[in-house]
Amino acid sequence: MQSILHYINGQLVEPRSGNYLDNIDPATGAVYSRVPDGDGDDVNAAVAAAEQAFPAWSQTPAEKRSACILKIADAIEARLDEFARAECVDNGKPLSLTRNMDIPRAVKNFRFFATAILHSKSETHMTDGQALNYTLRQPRGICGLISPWNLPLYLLSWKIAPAIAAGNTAVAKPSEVTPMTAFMLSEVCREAGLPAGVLNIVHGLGAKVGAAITAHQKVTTISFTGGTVTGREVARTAAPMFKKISLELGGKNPNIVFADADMDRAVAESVRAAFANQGQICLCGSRIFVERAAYEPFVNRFVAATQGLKIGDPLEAGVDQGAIVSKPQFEKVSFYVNLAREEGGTILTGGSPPPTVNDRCKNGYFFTPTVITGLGPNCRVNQEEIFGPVTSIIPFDAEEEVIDYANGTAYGLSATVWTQNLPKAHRLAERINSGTVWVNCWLLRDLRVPFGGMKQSGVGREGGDEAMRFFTESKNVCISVS
Ligand code: TXE
Repeated sequence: MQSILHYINGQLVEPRSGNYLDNIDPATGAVYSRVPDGDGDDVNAAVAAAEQAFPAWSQTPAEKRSACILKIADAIEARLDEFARAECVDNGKPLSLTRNMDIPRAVKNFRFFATAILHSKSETHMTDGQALNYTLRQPRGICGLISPWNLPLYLLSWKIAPAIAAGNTAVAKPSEVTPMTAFMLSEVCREAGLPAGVLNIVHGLGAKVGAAITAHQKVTTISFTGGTVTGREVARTAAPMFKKISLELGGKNPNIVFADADMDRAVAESVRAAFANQGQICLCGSRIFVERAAYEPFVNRFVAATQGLKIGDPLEAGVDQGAIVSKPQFEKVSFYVNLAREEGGTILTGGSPPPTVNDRCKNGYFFTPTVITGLGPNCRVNQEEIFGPVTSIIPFDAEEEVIDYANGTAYGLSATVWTQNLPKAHRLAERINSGTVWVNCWLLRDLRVPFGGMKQSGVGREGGDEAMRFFTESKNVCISVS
């Protein structure tokens, strides 16, 4: 059985404890590899390696840092099928999704930031003939990068790329639930000649390895993506140590459909927004608000399109819905669907696991895409993040009413508005409290724009210049000219 290894100081190494955790394929429910049960000793070794590598890497010309990171991107792209299959087996999502989204986007992340550092600008200000001020942006030091299981390589690369491109060194911790492509990235970094210690990947449980990274005195910057509960824990540790933190957390994103929308597109994209990646994307539109005049026809078309989604073995072609990432996550989804019944909701389709998809997957964690109606906007199912293939559709009558609904949760990550009335679109975009508002589209991403959440969806912004600002320290130098 394959054993995943840490990547510390340029070497692939066993956990110092010698202990391993089971790594389960969610489509079969079977243990298929082992992941290091890392601990503080491994984290200390990784931080020491990052500290040793920092002087040389931070002074490496941007041109050379860029070339090295571009080689990593090329190497992943050259092994795209291998990475895509590994991600599919580790996470349970369809192979078509890992081939067309996860891995290509990871390649794009590395390329984007490898080239961004070649064009970074800095500011100068003349103080009315007395002084020249210029802003110096310098790498911060050792960054702790903690990523989740839903988009494993996609989100890990979203942190690693800007952190090391900016001249920092890093200790990264992928989710113990989906460690495989991070391990493969380690092999790629060695082949690409990334200097030892620039990137270190320590595997293991969040409460052990993640907590040790967050608490380490020499880790100055933390970039975390995960659940709000864990994000609060990370912030509690990092704040009194004056660390710089970025938290990308959960969401309960409103998807608002006005009667004047292009219904063909609104239905198709709303189904994708609800169920892509088995609904395990923090940006999924899990609360759909439909203007009453269009409510009935929308619900009928949405349910029919949902029932047309193919649930199957994620390794097979043409599958739209694979397995839920883990047994605990499957149980969380089941819990909320049962809660919806208790709260008086009507399950129009789904609501339980599908019939066995095939013999190979008979013990996998599959759940039928579920559509619920009849629930009020303030019930738990419409307030709490489920993070699975479950969506709730709610009618509304007035613009003011739906703005209140949209803003009426603890989250503020993203929102989608479907209307062909542009002034209305701009009004909604201005009034909805979320870090991203899509109008007549969903998950259309430009890597140059700021990305992040409001309220309990997160702190800070990454992406584009924001990421380069986050991963650097800015200093003002003021030189008298008199
Ligand atoms: O996330 P966790 P989980 C939401 C989603 C999901 C819930 C829990 O609702 O059901 O979070 O998912 C590491 N100190 N999202 O349990 O626990 C952990 O090992 C430092 C939304 O997977 O937040 C993993 O690497 N690190 C989210 C990472 O944190 C700790 C995507 C995320 O794990 C830690 C994923 C600690 N004390 C889940 N405890 C999004 N915004 O996309 C755990 N970790």
